[in-house]
Amino acid sequence: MNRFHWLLVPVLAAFAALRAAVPATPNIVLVVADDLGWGDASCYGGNSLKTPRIDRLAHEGLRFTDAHSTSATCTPSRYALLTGEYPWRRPGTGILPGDAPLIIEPGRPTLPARLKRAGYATGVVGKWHLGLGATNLDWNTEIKPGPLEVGFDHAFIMAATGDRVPCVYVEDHRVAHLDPSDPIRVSYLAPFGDEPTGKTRPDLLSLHPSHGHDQTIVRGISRIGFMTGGQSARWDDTTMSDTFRRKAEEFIGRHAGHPFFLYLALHEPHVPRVPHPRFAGKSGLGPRGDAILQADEAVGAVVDTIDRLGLAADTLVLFTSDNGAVLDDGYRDDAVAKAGNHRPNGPWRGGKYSKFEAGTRVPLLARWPGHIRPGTSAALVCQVDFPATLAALAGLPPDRAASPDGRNLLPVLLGDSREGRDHLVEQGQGLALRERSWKYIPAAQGSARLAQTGIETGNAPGPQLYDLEADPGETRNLAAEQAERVARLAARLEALRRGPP
Ligand code: NG6
Ligand code: CA
Repeated sequence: MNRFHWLLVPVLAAFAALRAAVPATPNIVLVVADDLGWGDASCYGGNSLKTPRIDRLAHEGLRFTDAHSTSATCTPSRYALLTGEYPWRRPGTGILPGDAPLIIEPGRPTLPARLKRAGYATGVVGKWHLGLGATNLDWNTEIKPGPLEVGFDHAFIMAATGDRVPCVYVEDHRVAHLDPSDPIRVSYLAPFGDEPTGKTRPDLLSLHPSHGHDQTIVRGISRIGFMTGGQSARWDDTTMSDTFRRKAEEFIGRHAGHPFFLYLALHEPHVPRVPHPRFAGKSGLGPRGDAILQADEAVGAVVDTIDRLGLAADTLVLFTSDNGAVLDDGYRDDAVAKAGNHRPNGPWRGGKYSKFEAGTRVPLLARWPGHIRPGTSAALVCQVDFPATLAALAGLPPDRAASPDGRNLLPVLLGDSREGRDHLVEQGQGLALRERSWKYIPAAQGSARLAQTGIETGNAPGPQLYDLEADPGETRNLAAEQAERVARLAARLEALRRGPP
């Protein structure tokens, strides 16, 4: 050993001592952006948009380059992240309307439910989109079952998406700020009386739809679905980010004294992109870029709160997204015209909704000072692994029911191992299979491109096989040359469809 190696010994010993002092139940803050692509954060290589606060997590933590959501849209992705189960095993886990019933059965050993039993205070703030209530929910009474029935102690949420009614916040079991004399009614079938819609009164709109999104008008923006009443409870899109951030900070402050799990589901940069005026025009990429700057500030504020309370070394912060990026997702907000050289999905083909890589390949950053060595990891990991991995972090024993399809990848998350999954099922419109750097997409009916968003779906009349190591952009289909590999991967995907291995 040379002189310099000897000098390293005390440093390594100090690090090992630090690692040994792992709190038995570290706090976990899981931040999930909505439709943020792999290339949207500047720590993933883009330079048209600067996200310094998200980048700081990358500098102080581990940046994963092959991390995935299970699915290329929100509802299925978030279902998997909380249940450890591939969503396509369950009918009814597609993109939900805002009046859909809860799709996770109460009593299930979800990620928050298990952490709660392990002594954690559990909270969700932001986008829910997993349904609320049973059938025919009355929004003016107790709203349940919902997050509180599947493991959260506290919830401050929007029911579905920013572009779907009801445009109100739900706090625990109630619509926040609801005036009982102005009850809310919600329908996805028919408008209420002659209330204006985007279709009948486009003159009332401050943001116009490009496709869909022409039903009830809330604050100058027409949405998907119809609602009436609840005027005092209607959200203001421009303050949504600040509202969620404040609720997240309050939750952290309230529980600073004992272990907590916070699932902070940001709305940005999902449509409608209506950031606070302080961000307007700041990115040069239009409202989508401005919304990403807003998300960056919110992430920074939440991390600052953790640090200010002296919780940095006791808190694992995870940052990720629920699916890949889309530019035009239904409003005329200049996202396409102003994108310039920005590549929201980095080098990956497709985007949100797609079976090509960009559908599910998302940013994932893990910061835990003193416990996670800063760096980069190319391990294949998935959000479906979060329940088993985070339960292990909290010292819980393995439980197959709590994670039928997920793995405990704690050593990978902590950077002690680079051995991630050897395979992963990716869901766009239909399924695809990753096996190490190979990507197999079965032959599928359906259009090759989504007309309205312009995104390539991955559908093709014949099978597709790509070697992502040599060809990250999925440009050379090797299926004809490697028929044997295609047959083997097809059989493996079929076996996985039938049940977990
Ligand atoms: C689509 C919407 C899109 C977005 C998406 C859900 C139309 C035409 N498009 O149906 O705007 O809301 O659903 O996005 O309505 S997700 O990120 O919540 O999955
Ligand atoms: Ca999404």
